[in-house]
Amino acid sequence: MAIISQSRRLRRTPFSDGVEAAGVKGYTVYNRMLLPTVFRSVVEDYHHLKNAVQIWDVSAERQIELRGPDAARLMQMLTPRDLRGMQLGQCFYIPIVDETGGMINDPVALKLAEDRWWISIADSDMLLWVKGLAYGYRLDVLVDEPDVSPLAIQGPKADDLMARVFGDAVRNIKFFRFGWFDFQGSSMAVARSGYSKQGGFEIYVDGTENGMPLWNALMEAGKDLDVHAGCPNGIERIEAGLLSYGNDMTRANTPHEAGLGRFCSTQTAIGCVGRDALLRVAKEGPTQQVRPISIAGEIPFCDRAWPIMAGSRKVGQVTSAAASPDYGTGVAIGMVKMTHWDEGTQLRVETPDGPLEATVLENFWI
Ligand code: THG
Repeated sequence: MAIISQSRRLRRTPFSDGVEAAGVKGYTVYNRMLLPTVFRSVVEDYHHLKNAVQIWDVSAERQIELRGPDAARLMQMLTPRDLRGMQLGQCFYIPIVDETGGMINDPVALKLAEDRWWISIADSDMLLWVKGLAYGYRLDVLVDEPDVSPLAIQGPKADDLMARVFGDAVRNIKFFRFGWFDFQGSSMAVARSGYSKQGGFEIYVDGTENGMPLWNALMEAGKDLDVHAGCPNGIERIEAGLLSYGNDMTRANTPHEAGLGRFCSTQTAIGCVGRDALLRVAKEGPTQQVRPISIAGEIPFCDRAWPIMAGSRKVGQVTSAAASPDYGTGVAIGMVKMTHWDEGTQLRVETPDGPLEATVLENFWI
């Protein structure tokens, strides 16, 4: 593939200088910002992530800040997950839906105060949707994108590295909770979360000027832990069943089709703009749903949907796929029709390089 030209529209991040110095070899574009995809090789990065600790520039997970008396009301308009029980210092993975129940995004929400929230977004233009709702409903709330950039510390040695820079108290942060920690006089939210199943944290770095000092401090502190720059890993995230908005689900899918029904409490999510539509489809249940799929043979790049066939009938599509070193098979995420979604169903995937045998699984690998 040809290179992608750089310009001001394709935003750099507070950590881009460090990412480049670490020898980044590939990027994707996410929320109109650079998101690294490979450092040494995707397979080397994968093994290192599972054995050591990595520093990920995930600035492209932009924050949408809601601030003001109507912030909580606007938050509940966005999602079918009931937010009433959410406490300060909690993170919630929340499906965001439009008025038809179609998925608009699948962010992590942080409740900073009763009247102040961050939405840590996946790759879609959430800011415009949220500002549109706030204006249309004349809500008393400010909506903008602050200069806050997540830096993820992922891998089995993440606790040790973080404790060296932020103190031992980070070890006590519970899964999907955050606390406030000082770095060189700036207070930053530090959460136990991240787009891998290897454990770790996300630091919501406040202020571009703090980016490289923190990056350098972590790199320096982790030398003997074999710390390295990394990024969300295309193989590990499929093994873990972590969905990618725009790849594994789009506005054409409901949260139930995406397998995110467990994050919906639509009945009590009063005010959610997609509530009526979702109550209707949830009653019937989805007729297609995300499934883990193992694929035999050589796995090409998955840069388009691959039809899943039962004989001559199309019964779904593979939306992400990779060769897994640890499981010795092709690992994939697909959307499969209910007639063929049972565990053990044998199907055929039409890749650009030809057909491959596939099996529907019950659970993801990690
Ligand atoms: N962290 C932060 N922001 C993000 C992501 C992130 N924004 C974009 C993208 N990732 C949003 N998508 C996801 C997908 C999965 C998870 C988080 C964000 C995730 N899921 C766990 C799971 O499914 O097992 C845990 C969910 C739970 O139990 O609540 O972590 O990674 N800041």
